[in-house]
Amino acid sequence: MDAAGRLVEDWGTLAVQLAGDDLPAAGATKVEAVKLDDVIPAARAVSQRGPVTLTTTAYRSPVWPAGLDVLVVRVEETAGQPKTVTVSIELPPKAQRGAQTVGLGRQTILTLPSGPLIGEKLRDWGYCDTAASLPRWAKPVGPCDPAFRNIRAGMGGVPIVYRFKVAPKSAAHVVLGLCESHWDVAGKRPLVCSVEGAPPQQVDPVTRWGRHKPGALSFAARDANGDGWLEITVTTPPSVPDRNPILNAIWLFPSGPPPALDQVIAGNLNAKATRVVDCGGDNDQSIYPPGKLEYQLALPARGAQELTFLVACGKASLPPFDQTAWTADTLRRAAREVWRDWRE
Ligand SMILES: [Ca+2]
Ligand SMILES: [Ca+2]
Repeated sequence: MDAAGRLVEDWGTLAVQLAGDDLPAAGATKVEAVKLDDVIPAARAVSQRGPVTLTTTAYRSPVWPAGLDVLVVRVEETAGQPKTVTVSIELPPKAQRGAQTVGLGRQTILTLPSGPLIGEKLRDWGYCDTAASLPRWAKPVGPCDPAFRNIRAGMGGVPIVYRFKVAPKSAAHVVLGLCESHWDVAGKRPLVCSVEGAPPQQVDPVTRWGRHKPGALSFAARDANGDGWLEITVTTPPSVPDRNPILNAIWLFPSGPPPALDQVIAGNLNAKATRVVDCGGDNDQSIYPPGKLEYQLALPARGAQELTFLVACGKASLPPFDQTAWTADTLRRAAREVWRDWRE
């Protein structure tokens, strides 16, 4: 932690900011070394903003392989009047937000507390999951759209999820492009592809098309729940050897006669598509806009709220969000045990 109370990591810096009606401008921040539970070395920054105290505490938890930092942001009302404040954290310029994580390149640098984010204007399409982008992963043979080369992969068995803004209740044709370049025998990684408004389709790309062979599935899609978003999900069936779903490309076409799949695979119908997504490629994007995280917190009189973020150390990624058993409590217990053992 630097003298301004910012958390400094190898990949960048996190600054926690507080805003709210009538809060005086930020004064001096007091940064000190503290011991949590009398034993865990931690850094703490405190700044008083009129009736509200912002306390940022960071400590290292010794989880495999590189450890991670736990950042606890606590906001407390001290004057006896309920108050609503906004806590914001500026993200590195190239950071990509997922549903519960923030990635930078291929490193997952943050996992987020669940809670209401505000001021958030979603983009009109993008992924909204905790999957990973793997550029140049696939090696498609034969003439095909270059979008087949880059993929999204649900490492850790998490689903791949995309959303597209559409006219509520409207219909469209969705084509999913797939190419398996890891397994060369059948049955290792079948996929369950679900597009809103259409029956799900299960496919084993190696059985259907062969290894390294680009293939496509067509769906007569519709915004069935009328929320103005078309949702696409790719998972694997339970108890298959490889639980990590993959997705190479997405095409959206206007409703009408379904497009010829061989022509879609070849990239010949891109001009007729309303959207072409090279999943995992340069034009892919998160549905969450870049910039900063904002949390709106309602503080009761003399009450407090806390947000806990897990922060990557060094070059190691945080574990896949849905797989990690770590919580704020277990991380703190792990740190306490290590430091107690060390002291003894
Ligand atoms: Ca919908
Ligand atoms: Ca792709």
